[in-house]
Amino acid sequence: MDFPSSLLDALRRARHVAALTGAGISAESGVPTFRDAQTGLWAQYRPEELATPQAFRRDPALVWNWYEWRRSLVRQAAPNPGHLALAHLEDRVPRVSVITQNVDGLHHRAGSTRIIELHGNIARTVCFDCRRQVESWAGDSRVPPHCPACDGLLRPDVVWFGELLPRAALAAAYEAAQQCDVFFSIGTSGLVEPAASLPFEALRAGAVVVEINPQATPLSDHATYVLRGPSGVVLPALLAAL
Ligand code: BJW
Ligand code: ZN
Repeated sequence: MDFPSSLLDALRRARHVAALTGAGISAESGVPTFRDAQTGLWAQYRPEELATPQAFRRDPALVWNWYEWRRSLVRQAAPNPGHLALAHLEDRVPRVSVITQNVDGLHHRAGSTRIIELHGNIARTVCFDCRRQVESWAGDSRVPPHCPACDGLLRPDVVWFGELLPRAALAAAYEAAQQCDVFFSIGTSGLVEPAASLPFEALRAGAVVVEINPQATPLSDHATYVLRGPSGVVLPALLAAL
Protein backbone atom coordinates (compact mmCIF):
# COMPACT_ATOMS: atom_id res chain seq x y z
CA MET A 1 0.00 0.00 0.00
CA ASP A 2 1.36 3.45 -0.96
CA PHE A 3 0.94 6.51 1.20
CA PRO A 4 1.65 10.14 0.31
CA SER A 5 5.17 11.01 1.51
CA SER A 6 3.81 14.27 2.99
CA LEU A 7 1.54 12.19 5.25
CA LEU A 8 4.42 9.96 6.36
CA ASP A 9 6.54 13.07 7.06
CA ALA A 10 3.76 14.62 9.13
CA LEU A 11 3.48 11.41 11.17
CA ARG A 12 7.24 11.13 11.67
CA ARG A 13 7.33 14.72 12.96
CA ALA A 14 4.20 14.43 15.11
CA ARG A 15 4.51 14.86 18.89
CA HIS A 16 0.83 14.18 19.53
CA VAL A 17 -1.50 12.02 17.47
CA ALA A 18 -5.21 11.80 18.31
CA ALA A 19 -7.42 9.07 16.85
CA LEU A 20 -11.21 9.14 16.96
CA THR A 21 -12.53 5.62 16.47
CA GLY A 22 -15.99 4.26 15.73
CA ALA A 23 -17.69 0.92 15.25
CA GLY A 24 -15.84 0.30 11.97
CA ILE A 25 -12.52 -0.33 13.74
CA SER A 26 -14.12 -3.27 15.58
CA ALA A 27 -15.95 -4.64 12.53
CA GLU A 28 -13.00 -6.88 11.68
CA SER A 29 -13.20 -8.29 15.22
CA GLY A 30 -16.73 -9.47 14.46
CA VAL A 31 -18.55 -6.71 16.37
CA PRO A 32 -21.31 -5.36 14.09
CA THR A 33 -21.45 -1.62 13.33
CA PHE A 34 -24.54 0.47 14.11
CA ARG A 35 -25.66 1.43 10.69
CA ASP A 36 -25.24 -2.07 9.21
CA ALA A 37 -28.46 -4.07 9.22
CA GLN A 38 -28.63 -6.33 12.27
CA THR A 39 -28.80 -10.08 11.87
CA GLY A 40 -30.63 -13.00 13.48
CA LEU A 41 -32.84 -12.27 16.45
CA TRP A 42 -32.29 -8.53 16.16
CA ALA A 43 -32.84 -8.12 12.42
CA GLN A 44 -36.16 -6.37 12.91
CA TYR A 45 -34.72 -3.59 15.11
CA ARG A 46 -32.63 -0.57 14.26
CA PRO A 47 -29.82 0.03 16.79
CA GLU A 48 -30.60 3.77 16.79
CA GLU A 49 -34.04 2.88 18.13
CA LEU A 50 -32.73 0.64 20.91
CA ALA A 51 -30.01 2.96 22.18
CA THR A 52 -32.31 5.51 23.80
CA PRO A 53 -33.74 6.07 27.29
CA GLN A 54 -37.22 6.10 25.71
CA ALA A 55 -36.69 2.58 24.35
CA PHE A 56 -35.49 1.41 27.76
CA ARG A 57 -38.52 2.92 29.52
CA ARG A 58 -40.87 1.40 26.95
CA ASP A 59 -39.37 -2.10 27.00
CA PRO A 60 -36.46 -2.50 29.45
CA ALA A 61 -36.20 -6.27 28.91
CA LEU A 62 -35.80 -5.84 25.14
CA VAL A 63 -33.01 -3.30 25.53
CA TRP A 64 -31.30 -5.27 28.35
CA ASN A 65 -31.35 -8.44 26.23
CA TRP A 66 -29.92 -6.60 23.23
CA TYR A 67 -26.97 -5.48 25.39
CA GLU A 68 -26.58 -9.01 26.81
CA TRP A 69 -26.28 -10.28 23.25
CA ARG A 70 -23.73 -7.57 22.38
CA ARG A 71 -21.79 -8.25 25.61
CA SER A 72 -21.48 -11.89 24.54
CA LEU A 73 -20.20 -10.82 21.09
CA VAL A 74 -17.64 -8.52 22.70
CA ARG A 75 -16.50 -11.23 25.12
CA GLN A 76 -15.81 -13.55 22.18
CA ALA A 77 -14.09 -10.81 20.16
CA ALA A 78 -10.38 -10.02 20.18
CA PRO A 79 -8.57 -6.85 19.13
CA ASN A 80 -7.78 -6.90 15.39
CA PRO A 81 -4.68 -5.59 13.56
CA GLY A 82 -6.25 -2.09 13.46
CA HIS A 83 -6.55 -1.84 17.27
CA LEU A 84 -3.05 -3.33 17.62
CA ALA A 85 -1.47 -0.91 15.13
CA LEU A 86 -2.92 2.05 17.04
CA ALA A 87 -1.45 0.65 20.26
CA HIS A 88 1.94 0.18 18.57
CA LEU A 89 1.86 3.75 17.27
CA GLU A 90 2.80 4.62 20.86
CA ASP A 91 6.29 3.25 20.11
CA ARG A 92 6.67 5.89 17.36
CA VAL A 93 4.87 8.98 18.64
CA PRO A 94 5.41 10.54 22.11
CA ARG A 95 1.69 10.99 22.78
CA VAL A 96 -1.19 9.05 21.24
CA SER A 97 -4.74 9.81 22.42
CA VAL A 98 -7.36 7.27 21.42
CA ILE A 99 -10.81 8.87 21.56
CA THR A 100 -13.33 6.09 21.11
CA GLN A 101 -17.07 6.05 20.62
CA ASN A 102 -16.97 2.28 21.07
CA VAL A 103 -18.12 0.63 24.26
CA ASP A 104 -16.36 -2.70 23.61
CA GLY A 105 -13.08 -2.15 25.51
CA LEU A 106 -11.01 -3.52 22.59
CA HIS A 107 -8.53 -0.60 22.64
CA HIS A 108 -7.70 -1.45 26.27
CA ARG A 109 -7.23 -5.09 25.37
CA ALA A 110 -4.98 -4.07 22.45
CA GLY A 111 -2.72 -2.17 24.85
CA SER A 112 -3.40 1.50 24.08
CA THR A 113 -2.67 3.50 27.21
CA ARG A 114 -4.39 6.88 26.74
CA ILE A 115 -8.01 6.03 25.99
CA ILE A 116 -10.93 8.42 26.19
CA GLU A 117 -14.27 6.59 26.18
CA LEU A 118 -16.93 9.00 24.97
CA HIS A 119 -19.93 6.66 25.08
CA GLY A 120 -19.14 4.56 28.16
CA ASN A 121 -18.36 0.86 28.39
CA ILE A 122 -20.70 -2.07 27.95
CA ALA A 123 -18.89 -4.08 30.62
CA ARG A 124 -20.10 -1.72 33.37
CA THR A 125 -23.63 -1.69 34.74
CA VAL A 126 -25.35 1.21 36.51
CA CYS A 127 -28.77 1.93 37.98
CA PHE A 128 -31.12 3.80 35.63
CA ASP A 129 -32.52 5.74 38.62
CA CYS A 130 -29.72 6.43 41.12
CA ARG A 131 -26.79 5.98 38.70
CA ARG A 132 -24.77 3.88 41.18
CA GLN A 133 -22.39 1.43 39.55
CA VAL A 134 -23.40 -2.15 40.37
CA GLU A 135 -20.93 -5.04 40.18
CA SER A 136 -23.10 -8.04 40.92
CA TRP A 137 -26.78 -8.98 40.92
CA ALA A 138 -26.36 -12.67 41.65
CA GLY A 139 -29.65 -14.30 42.61
CA ASP A 140 -31.75 -11.66 40.84
CA SER A 141 -33.12 -13.41 37.77
CA ARG A 142 -35.39 -10.54 36.74
CA VAL A 143 -34.73 -8.98 33.33
CA PRO A 144 -33.32 -6.43 33.82
CA PRO A 145 -32.15 -7.06 37.36
CA HIS A 146 -32.87 -4.41 40.01
CA CYS A 147 -30.56 -2.02 41.86
CA PRO A 148 -29.60 -3.32 45.34
CA ALA A 149 -29.66 0.28 46.65
CA CYS A 150 -32.91 1.75 45.29
CA ASP A 151 -34.66 -1.09 43.43
CA GLY A 152 -34.39 0.86 40.15
CA LEU A 153 -33.70 -1.01 36.92
CA LEU A 154 -30.11 -1.80 35.97
CA ARG A 155 -28.77 -0.68 32.58
CA PRO A 156 -25.43 -0.68 30.77
CA ASP A 157 -23.14 2.26 31.58
CA VAL A 158 -23.27 3.66 28.06
CA VAL A 159 -24.45 6.97 26.58
CA TRP A 160 -27.78 6.83 24.76
CA PHE A 161 -29.20 9.42 22.38
CA GLY A 162 -30.34 12.51 24.26
CA GLU A 163 -28.00 11.78 27.19
CA LEU A 164 -24.96 13.84 28.09
CA LEU A 165 -21.50 12.47 27.41
CA PRO A 166 -19.23 12.10 30.48
CA ARG A 167 -18.00 15.64 31.02
CA ALA A 168 -14.33 14.85 31.70
CA ALA A 169 -14.09 12.56 28.68
CA LEU A 170 -15.61 15.14 26.37
CA ALA A 171 -13.28 17.86 27.68
CA ALA A 172 -10.25 15.59 27.21
CA ALA A 173 -11.39 14.76 23.67
CA TYR A 174 -11.70 18.43 22.72
CA GLU A 175 -8.33 19.17 24.24
CA ALA A 176 -6.69 16.35 22.26
CA ALA A 177 -8.39 17.50 19.04
CA GLN A 178 -7.17 21.05 19.57
CA GLN A 179 -3.63 20.14 20.55
CA CYS A 180 -2.69 17.23 18.30
CA ASP A 181 -0.51 17.46 15.20
CA VAL A 182 -2.26 14.64 13.35
CA PHE A 183 -5.89 13.60 13.89
CA PHE A 184 -7.26 10.29 12.59
CA SER A 185 -10.96 9.60 12.11
CA ILE A 186 -11.24 5.82 11.84
CA GLY A 187 -14.29 3.66 11.17
CA THR A 188 -16.95 6.18 12.09
CA SER A 189 -19.86 7.38 9.97
CA GLY A 190 -19.50 10.85 11.50
CA LEU A 191 -23.24 11.16 12.01
CA VAL A 192 -23.44 11.28 15.79
CA GLU A 193 -22.68 14.47 17.69
CA PRO A 194 -20.71 15.73 19.52
CA ALA A 195 -18.06 13.16 18.43
CA ALA A 196 -18.61 14.05 14.75
CA SER A 197 -17.39 17.61 15.42
CA LEU A 198 -13.99 16.56 16.76
CA PRO A 199 -12.21 16.19 13.38
CA PHE A 200 -13.50 19.62 12.36
CA GLU A 201 -12.22 21.04 15.65
CA ALA A 202 -8.81 19.52 14.83
CA LEU A 203 -8.89 21.00 11.31
CA ARG A 204 -9.70 24.45 12.73
CA ALA A 205 -6.77 24.10 15.13
CA GLY A 206 -4.42 23.34 12.22
CA ALA A 207 -3.97 19.57 12.53
CA VAL A 208 -3.47 17.23 9.59
CA VAL A 209 -6.72 15.21 9.49
CA VAL A 210 -6.72 11.68 8.08
CA GLU A 211 -9.86 9.64 7.47
CA ILE A 212 -9.64 5.83 7.33
CA ASN A 213 -12.90 4.28 6.14
CA PRO A 214 -13.97 2.08 3.21
CA GLN A 215 -16.94 4.43 2.65
CA ALA A 216 -17.29 8.19 2.19
CA THR A 217 -18.51 10.21 5.18
CA PRO A 218 -19.39 13.89 5.74
CA LEU A 219 -15.73 14.39 6.70
CA SER A 220 -14.28 12.99 3.46
CA ASP A 221 -14.40 16.25 1.50
CA HIS A 222 -12.69 18.15 4.32
CA ALA A 223 -10.00 15.72 5.49
CA THR A 224 -6.39 16.40 4.53
CA TYR A 225 -5.98 12.75 3.49
CA VAL A 226 -8.53 10.02 2.91
CA LEU A 227 -7.37 6.40 3.07
CA ARG A 228 -10.10 4.18 1.65
CA GLY A 229 -10.07 0.68 3.08
CA PRO A 230 -10.62 -1.38 6.20
CA SER A 231 -8.70 -0.09 9.21
CA GLY A 232 -7.37 -3.60 9.96
CA VAL A 233 -5.45 -3.37 6.68
CA VAL A 234 -4.71 0.36 6.35
CA LEU A 235 -3.41 1.01 9.88
CA PRO A 236 -0.82 -1.81 9.98
CA ALA A 237 0.36 -0.82 6.47
CA LEU A 238 0.71 2.80 7.57
CA LEU A 239 2.68 1.78 10.65
CA ALA A 240 4.95 -0.40 8.52
CA ALA A 241 5.52 2.48 6.07
CA LEU A 242 6.71 4.68 8.95
C1 BJW B 1 -15.10 0.49 8.62
C2 BJW B 1 -15.02 -0.84 8.47
C3 BJW B 1 -13.67 -1.30 8.56
C4 BJW B 1 -17.11 -0.47 8.31
N1 BJW B 1 -12.68 -0.40 8.77
N2 BJW B 1 -14.23 1.41 8.80
C5 BJW B 1 -26.24 18.39 16.82
C6 BJW B 1 -27.01 18.29 15.67
C7 BJW B 1 -28.01 17.32 15.57
C8 BJW B 1 -28.27 16.43 16.61
C9 BJW B 1 -27.50 16.52 17.74
C10 BJW B 1 -26.52 17.49 17.85
N3 BJW B 1 -25.93 17.35 19.05
C11 BJW B 1 -26.51 16.29 19.68
C12 BJW B 1 -27.48 15.78 18.91
C13 BJW B 1 -28.35 14.61 19.22
C14 BJW B 1 -27.65 13.29 19.07
C15 BJW B 1 -27.14 13.11 17.66
O1 BJW B 1 -25.99 13.18 17.34
N4 BJW B 1 -28.05 12.82 16.75
C16 BJW B 1 -27.66 12.57 15.35
C17 BJW B 1 -28.06 11.16 14.94
C18 BJW B 1 -28.22 13.63 14.48
N5 BJW B 1 -26.53 13.17 20.02
C19 BJW B 1 -26.75 12.84 21.28
O2 BJW B 1 -27.87 12.67 21.71
C20 BJW B 1 -25.55 12.74 22.20
N6 BJW B 1 -25.81 13.48 23.38
C21 BJW B 1 -25.72 14.81 23.41
O3 BJW B 1 -25.24 15.45 22.49
O4 BJW B 1 -26.23 15.38 24.54
C22 BJW B 1 -26.55 16.77 24.50
C23 BJW B 1 -27.73 16.99 23.58
C24 BJW B 1 -28.80 16.12 23.59
C25 BJW B 1 -29.89 16.31 22.72
C26 BJW B 1 -29.86 17.36 21.80
C27 BJW B 1 -28.77 18.22 21.77
C28 BJW B 1 -27.70 18.02 22.68
C29 BJW B 1 -25.35 11.30 22.64
C30 BJW B 1 -24.96 10.39 21.55
C31 BJW B 1 -24.86 8.97 22.06
C32 BJW B 1 -24.64 7.94 20.98
N7 BJW B 1 -24.81 6.64 21.53
C33 BJW B 1 -24.55 5.47 20.70
C34 BJW B 1 -24.87 4.19 21.54
C35 BJW B 1 -23.77 3.92 22.56
C36 BJW B 1 -24.03 2.70 23.35
C37 BJW B 1 -24.00 1.46 22.51
O5 BJW B 1 -22.96 1.06 21.97
O6 BJW B 1 -25.07 0.84 22.39
O7 BJW B 1 -23.18 5.46 20.28
S1 BJW B 1 -25.44 5.45 19.16
C38 BJW B 1 -24.14 4.77 18.18
O8 BJW B 1 -23.63 5.74 17.24
C39 BJW B 1 -23.00 4.53 19.18
C40 BJW B 1 -21.81 4.89 18.36
O9 BJW B 1 -20.72 5.15 19.21
C41 BJW B 1 -22.28 6.07 17.58
C42 BJW B 1 -21.47 6.38 16.37
O10 BJW B 1 -21.55 5.34 15.44
P1 BJW B 1 -20.26 4.91 14.62
O11 BJW B 1 -19.23 4.41 15.55
O12 BJW B 1 -19.86 6.01 13.71
O13 BJW B 1 -20.78 3.64 13.82
P2 BJW B 1 -21.58 3.56 12.42
O14 BJW B 1 -22.17 2.20 12.38
O15 BJW B 1 -22.48 4.70 12.24
O16 BJW B 1 -20.46 3.68 11.31
C43 BJW B 1 -19.51 2.67 11.09
C44 BJW B 1 -18.51 3.18 10.09
O17 BJW B 1 -17.47 2.22 9.97
C45 BJW B 1 -19.09 3.38 8.67
O18 BJW B 1 -18.67 4.64 8.19
C46 BJW B 1 -18.44 2.26 7.87
O19 BJW B 1 -18.18 2.63 6.51
C47 BJW B 1 -17.15 2.07 8.61
N8 BJW B 1 -16.55 0.75 8.49
N9 BJW B 1 -16.20 -1.44 8.28
C48 BJW B 1 -12.98 0.92 8.89
N10 BJW B 1 -13.37 -2.60 8.45
ZN1 ZN C 1 -30.35 2.60 42.17
